[in-house]
Amino acid sequence: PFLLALLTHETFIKGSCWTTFIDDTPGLFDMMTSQNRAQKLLAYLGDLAVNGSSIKGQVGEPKLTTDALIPKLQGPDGPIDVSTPCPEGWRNILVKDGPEAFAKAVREFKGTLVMDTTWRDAHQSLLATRVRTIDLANIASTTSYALSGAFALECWGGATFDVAMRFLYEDPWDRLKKLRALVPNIPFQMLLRGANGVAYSSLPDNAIEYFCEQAKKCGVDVFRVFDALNDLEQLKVGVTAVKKAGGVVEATVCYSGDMLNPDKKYNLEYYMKMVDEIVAMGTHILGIKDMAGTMKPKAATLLIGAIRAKYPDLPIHVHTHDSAGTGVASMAACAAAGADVVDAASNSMSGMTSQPSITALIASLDGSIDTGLNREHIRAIDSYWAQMRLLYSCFEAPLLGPDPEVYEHEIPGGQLTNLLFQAQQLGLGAQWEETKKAYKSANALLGDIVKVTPTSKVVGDLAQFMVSNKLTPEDVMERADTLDFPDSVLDFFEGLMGQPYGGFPEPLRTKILRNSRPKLEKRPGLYLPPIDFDQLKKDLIKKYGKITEYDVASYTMYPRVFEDYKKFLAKYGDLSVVPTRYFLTRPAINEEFAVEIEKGKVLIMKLLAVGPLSPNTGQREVFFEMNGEIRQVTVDDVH
Ligand code: 3PY
Ligand code: ZN
Repeated sequence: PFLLALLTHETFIKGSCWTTFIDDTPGLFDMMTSQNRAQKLLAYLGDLAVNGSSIKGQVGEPKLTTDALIPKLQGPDGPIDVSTPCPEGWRNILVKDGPEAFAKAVREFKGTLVMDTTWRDAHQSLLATRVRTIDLANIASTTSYALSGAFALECWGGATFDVAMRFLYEDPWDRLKKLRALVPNIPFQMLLRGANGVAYSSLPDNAIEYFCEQAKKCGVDVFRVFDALNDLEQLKVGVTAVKKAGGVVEATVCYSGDMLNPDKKYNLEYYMKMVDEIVAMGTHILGIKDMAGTMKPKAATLLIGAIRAKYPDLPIHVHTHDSAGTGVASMAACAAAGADVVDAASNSMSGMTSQPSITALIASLDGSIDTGLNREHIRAIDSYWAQMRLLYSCFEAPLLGPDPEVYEHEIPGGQLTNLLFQAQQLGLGAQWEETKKAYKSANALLGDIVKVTPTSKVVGDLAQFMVSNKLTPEDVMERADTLDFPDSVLDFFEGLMGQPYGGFPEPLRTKILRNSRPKLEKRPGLYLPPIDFDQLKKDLIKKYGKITEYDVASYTMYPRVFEDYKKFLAKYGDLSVVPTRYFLTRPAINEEFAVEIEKGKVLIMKLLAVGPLSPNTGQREVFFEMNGEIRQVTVDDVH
């Protein structure tokens, strides 16, 4: 590409002095980079045209076949100009006066605020976390106006970090930076899995600190920190890291089971004790995370009421999933009992395994509790999300309606769609019923643990293992010393995810671990040596050239995923700029589309033809028009 750029440069063509040409023509390198990028983009589009999409989890093609329309917002004086972001919002207090003042102002708000989860948990729960940066960025500045009264936008962390790199070939930090620039006024919230960061098992303490420092710097304001076993030692690692980074700490209790049932392990006393310890640890906000949506309205009233009575100054933020169809009722109950913030999602991205609908929530609170939100504006941006739901329809799990069976199996929202999808992919449709039953038995075998990433994966893996090997709980107990359990189950019993409340079940633990794995009695971070970040950065620079602190943090969380992502970039370049329809499926012949390959540099593209299969090479020639010129790429046909 360099030679091509050189030979086609007009100064060179005109025959100007050749020796000083390179020094005098700095634009040459930019030109080379653009040509290089364009070539890589063609390689991806050519491959897509010949072989179809290789994005994992994609079934079929997007149902949206036109460009998405960006809604217009109406203000009191006519249409609102969103070309610059909205200047007002809760983040102004945070930036000006810091986390304590922000938390105090939230507590003093006379109604109940809402956090919109559309940009993170809603698509994690409904669309396999596949919503891309470009589609978030396209609605971002409109959202800065439409949701200017929101407590926060949940937009980062949880599974989005991993999925961005692993399946969408995007840089999660780049997403955060882009959105932050477009939404300066609404706080951004992320989900941090305590000592696991955004990974699936514990990392050295300094890795969590390093990660939180970068996340804060890049734009995260509020960190919801939880531990998947409600293990306070593990939780504290995340809380300490966020405090050091200067973020707003939302230390969180994971709600599990049904506290209204007197036989259940997790009762009001259990939760109140945990809240006491979190308050003693120090947090700006208390999070209550009902990841499966099993907190019934009555339980919500009791729990939030008890916390509010004991801690009148503590801001409380509640999260739920609507799997049972009771999410609006539960969040309304929380608001009535004194919660300061509740979670909801844009209508078209709400319901079932996602969060309850934001307008249904507002309607149900009508007249009694103010949310500070503008309903017309929320409705307007939902017209965008209705289009996105169609655009990403090829990742939709086949869930058709709410199901209170979740009160029995207790599968968290995101995992429920995932397991259903996997059962369907494996042709285990009929076994879906069995999987749900096995999930319940697996949870009982593990000692009725709190189930959320990563411990929910342990229960899910054990359940699938039982279904595929046709094992009853009795079989598992009897044959535990000879069965070949999934790795996640061994990691759990070793203690790599922390200590469960009430301890590990015995003799199952001893039988499963045999003598091949140790039994950790303390948190795993105490056994892990700290990472030498200077050295790691040097090593990565040696391998990849330019490396930022953000890259180092990505590598620390997911070394293999990061390396594969870098390989993908080397081959196809940064595809986050390709509109989703053309990222997931080939265009019609002669259909024109635009890709803004870098700021201000737009490529107008058309697929012209896909050539015949060459029997000798197994390849095809694919012809494109790019900014009026015909371009050709040779693609291996993998069929
Ligand atoms: C995550 O950890 O990704 C979750 O969403 C847990 O609820
Ligand atoms: Zn959730």
